[in-house]
Amino acid sequence: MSQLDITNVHGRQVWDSRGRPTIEVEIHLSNGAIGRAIAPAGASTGAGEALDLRDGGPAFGGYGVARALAGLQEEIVPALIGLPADQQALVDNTLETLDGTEQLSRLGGNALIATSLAVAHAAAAGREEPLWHYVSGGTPPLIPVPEIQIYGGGAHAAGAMDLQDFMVVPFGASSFREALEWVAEIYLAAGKIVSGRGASVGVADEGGYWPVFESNEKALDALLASIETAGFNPETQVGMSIDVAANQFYRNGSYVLKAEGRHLSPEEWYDQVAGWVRTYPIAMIEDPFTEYDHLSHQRFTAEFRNKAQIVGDDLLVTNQANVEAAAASNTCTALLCKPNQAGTLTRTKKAFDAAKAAGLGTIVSARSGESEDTTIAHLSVGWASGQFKVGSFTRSERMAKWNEMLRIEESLGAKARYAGGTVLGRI
Ligand code: 2PG
Ligand code: MG
Repeated sequence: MSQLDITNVHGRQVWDSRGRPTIEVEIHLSNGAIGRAIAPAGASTGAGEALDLRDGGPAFGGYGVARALAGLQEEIVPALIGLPADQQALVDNTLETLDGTEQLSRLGGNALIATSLAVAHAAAAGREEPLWHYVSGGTPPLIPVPEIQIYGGGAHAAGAMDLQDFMVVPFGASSFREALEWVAEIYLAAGKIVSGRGASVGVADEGGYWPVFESNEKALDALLASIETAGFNPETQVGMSIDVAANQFYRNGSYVLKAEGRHLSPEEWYDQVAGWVRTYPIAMIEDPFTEYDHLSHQRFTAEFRNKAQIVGDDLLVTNQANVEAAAASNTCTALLCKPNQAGTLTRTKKAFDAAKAAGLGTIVSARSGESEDTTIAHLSVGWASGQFKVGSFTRSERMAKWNEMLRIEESLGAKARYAGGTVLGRI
């Protein structure tokens, strides 16, 4: 038996940031090392994502994980005992084969991703290395530029605003530490602006302010005002970023803007979004059209690729084949990389590597349903993704990840390199 063989796998029900059940997996190795990870959960999902296994029925709104935990106990535990934890591809291949479905729906993407990430944690602990170093495979570490939510809308705020995430990107900072200090000032300014305009309702799923403005444009104005009021230049220091999450308000061939009471045809919607990118200092824009409308994505990318990074989330669902197809047909310029969309760490890395190979940007991302788990901070640094999206600048499930990044940056000392504007094509 080698030092890093798996001796025990334990699954338990824990609770996520929306108060819903989720799965934590703990892996024990023969040398005594332990690794742990918690599955996150999305609310605005792409059609091709790995599927969580939920109980349905009346308890916990149908979000129970008893069936997923039973499958873990009955099938995953016996399959993993004795496998070497530092052979991630072997472990993940075992998990994927055991499940046997393309979207991992039989045992559940939630059970699989928690297991897969916990195995990586255990192997890193077994080798006494930080996780970011273990997953780096020798790639020099890179501290990413954060993308931080100021206002939440869409599916995360009962559809009060149509656009889902109104974010800022402090690419002009010189370190992660400085980037967070800038965002703290912007967040403060944003709160005053929202309440000053009488638009404050509460906080959205990821902890950003939940405003109700009479139009999406008013929200964009407020976001820009927050950056400028806090004293930053939106062209050279802190850019705007929006996750349109257009799937969420596309109905039967048109884009239905609830906030503004308007139905737009795909052509009218294109002109609307294009107008925003021309008018505002938008550095990044995610899922501007429904995931099925590849032609609009293509046209938009051709028109704006030098103005803003065009990010595929629902469009790509962290899937290698989708990334390769998107790169070949130019439907976006960056991958939003979410491990639980892929279902295992190995599948996630394949999608990530495909994006890098094609010259796409890479943003490692959390989900709207999260926990204290900080795995993604390590993946972002170790894989040198250059960009990192976690949600807002409040609530501990978000702050845990920002704070973990501060610790990693500090631990690197003089070797810490902040990705900065180059990841967005800015110097
Ligand atoms: C997204 C994420 C995070 P969800 O769309 O990018 O904002 O949301 O996890 O609900 O898919
Ligand atoms: Mg998204």
